Amino acid sequence: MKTFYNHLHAQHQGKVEMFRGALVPCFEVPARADHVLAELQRRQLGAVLEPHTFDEAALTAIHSPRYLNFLATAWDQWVALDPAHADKDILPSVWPTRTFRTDIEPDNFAAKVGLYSYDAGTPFTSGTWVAAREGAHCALSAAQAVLSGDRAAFALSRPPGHHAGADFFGGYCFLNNAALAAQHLRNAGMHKVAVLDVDYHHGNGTQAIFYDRPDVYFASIHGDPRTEYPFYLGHADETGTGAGLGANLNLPLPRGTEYATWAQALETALAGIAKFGADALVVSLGMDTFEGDPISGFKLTTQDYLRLGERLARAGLPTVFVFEGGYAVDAVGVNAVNVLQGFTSP
Ligand code: SP5
Ligand code: ZN
Repeated sequence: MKTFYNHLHAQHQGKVEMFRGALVPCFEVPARADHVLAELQRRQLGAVLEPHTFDEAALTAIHSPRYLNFLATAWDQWVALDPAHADKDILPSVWPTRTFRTDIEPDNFAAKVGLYSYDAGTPFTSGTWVAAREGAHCALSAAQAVLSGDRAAFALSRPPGHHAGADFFGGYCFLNNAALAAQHLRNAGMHKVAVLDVDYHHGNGTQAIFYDRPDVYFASIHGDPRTEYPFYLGHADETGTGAGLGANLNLPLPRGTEYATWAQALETALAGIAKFGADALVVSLGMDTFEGDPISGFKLTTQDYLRLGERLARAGLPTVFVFEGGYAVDAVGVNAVNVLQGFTSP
């Protein structure tokens, strides 16, 4: 299996995120991707390649031009406010909630940041835009490899993507890599594409992007939003809207869930995808379901990820894997590569 590796990922290196009234060190760190890369090379699971470049249209297929322009210029705007900002990350602090207007982009920089974000846990740094754009190109390249006949491909990238919407960042995510890959498959003639999100957190961005569409099915297994981030989306009664009704499947599970129960939800998700009749599959591969994850609550073990990979292979679809969360840094490489190994050589 080819891996498209974001060699610019370390340029996105947030310092702190807001947690319970304090700024704490970021969980989403460059070492995460480094460990996956090292494990891939150790097991010689396939070529590690740099992504191709894609033009703006590949991004505007999912994200609004206004948002992309903000991402591309945010750092320069920030430093222009005060040269001392060069040493500090941008962290949102004000948002337009219900009753506020979002149609006018404010001139004030903090207000712009709030317009295009939804939490205070997602720092925007000097290298965030170049890293996120290169990561999106990894996802698009992996989709391209599958279109060219590869059975599967892996986008090894950070920052992650599944919390990012058409015009907002949050949850450590800026560009929705899985959505970009799914749309790329659609544009190239795959009639029906499924996104299976196995990250611990609900993929609110991906769901929102495809919620009214009948051509992209979204299935997600995640911590119950009543207690787990991102809290405001991911309930079982969200089944799609309009032409997309029936093309969204949420399978929330309680904290403490082990693989036996999690795997039953996986069967439900794969049954939904099979019934939908997908021509290709995009997997949002978050590894924060691991029992040792510091911010999550499921209890999957390192061995379980081999089983997960085997089961995904049995779905029999051309498959694009996109790296998402997973914060048990020392284990994330072995766990992620176990999925890929289970998929390729069960
Ligand atoms: C891609 C992805 O997995 N994003 C997750 C974003 C989660 N952000 C909120 C993190 C809350 C941190 N809670 C710390 C608990 C420490 N015991
Ligand atoms: Zn996650």
